[in-house]
Amino acid sequence: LFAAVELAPRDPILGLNEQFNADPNPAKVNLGVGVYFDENGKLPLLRCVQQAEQAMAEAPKARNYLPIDGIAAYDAAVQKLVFGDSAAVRDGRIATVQALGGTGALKIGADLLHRMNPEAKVLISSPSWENHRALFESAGFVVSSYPYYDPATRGVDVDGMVGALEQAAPGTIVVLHACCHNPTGCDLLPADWDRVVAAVQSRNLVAFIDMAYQGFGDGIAEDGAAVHRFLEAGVGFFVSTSFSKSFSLYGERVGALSVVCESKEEAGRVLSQLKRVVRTNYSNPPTHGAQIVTNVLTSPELRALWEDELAGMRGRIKKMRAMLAERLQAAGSTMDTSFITRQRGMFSYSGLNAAQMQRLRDEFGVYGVDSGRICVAALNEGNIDAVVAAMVKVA
Ligand code: PLP
Ligand code: TYF
Repeated sequence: LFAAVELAPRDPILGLNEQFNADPNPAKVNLGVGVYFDENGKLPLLRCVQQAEQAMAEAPKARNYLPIDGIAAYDAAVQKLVFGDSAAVRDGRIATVQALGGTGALKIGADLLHRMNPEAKVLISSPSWENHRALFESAGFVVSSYPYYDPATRGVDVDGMVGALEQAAPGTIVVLHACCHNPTGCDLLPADWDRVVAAVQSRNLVAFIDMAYQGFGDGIAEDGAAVHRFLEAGVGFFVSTSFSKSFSLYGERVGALSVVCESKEEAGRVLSQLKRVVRTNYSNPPTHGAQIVTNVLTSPELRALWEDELAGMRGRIKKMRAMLAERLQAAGSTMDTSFITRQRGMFSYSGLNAAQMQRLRDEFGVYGVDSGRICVAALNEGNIDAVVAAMVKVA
């Protein structure tokens, strides 16, 4: 039966994890996968999550099936977080469904888009999160890329990006990172977003904003600014939300897909199609993680605690960025390290090439992605000097 089945390629990032776990080096450091670790190198269990769970355990509930689109209060809380107190929310113009993490949200959106227009082209940033291409291809699309990272400036090639959008065929789906770009850490500035929105609007493109790191860059509102620019433009667009990082709930698979429509009536039709996609994939979503997030977002005390804890994670990442830049300089690195603190979020494109990344792994037990991407959110005061010393040796 399976004689002709080929071995599928490993996920390059999750594969690194396996290699890291198998490495006997006691000084090994995992800067590969995009996971936030605290100053002790531990995956945090947020106090807001713990308190919400405790309250849930004290009032245990039977687990019926959820509605196909998930917990209603969850979908409403997501809309408020992502779109704020906007006319689109008040007018009921947004269709939101609970999803299995940000990945699940992207896939529901991709499947809906493919039903709407199977011939549409998809553009992702060059480079992008590895899974973007695979997800949209598996939904049936041909995926290409728009210029994004410019190694010369270690920033965004905004002219190249906007130029590519201006040449895209109408109906092209453009996947955009709201903030904390994965893998480069390089984000668009407000004026750049204006140009992107104008290009999307004038060419009748479909924006699909992937927001996997809201609150990890500059703040909840600041990181969501791109969404508000698209709202103001009055175009229809997609937003995938992930709470994996912002609630440290990776394994619970909590996310959502929102589709902004022209009218309440249109949102109703879109929602019915989203529910069809969900029904034919996994019927309805799981309860636990989304209930935690609902309870935290809708309780003033837990919400304040979450914002505080999120600010703590964000602040620690910024501190590690500053420390990495400073210590590289102090260790005699000749490279211009100013880009490290210009970047946002979990990741930094270090500028190291694949051979250098390989040496980091083999000689020093420092694991990053071959593209040069390192997860700054996994640095701490206990491992940073070893990482700096290794980087200086291979650079
Ligand atoms: N989108 C981007 C850009 C990501 O970096 C990630 C990382 O995990 C995801 C989506 C997926 O999020 P989730 O783990 O919630 O599926
Ligand atoms: O880019 C990362 O490291 C995170 C985690 O298939 C991740 O987004 C990586 C690969 C993958 C799923 C999640």
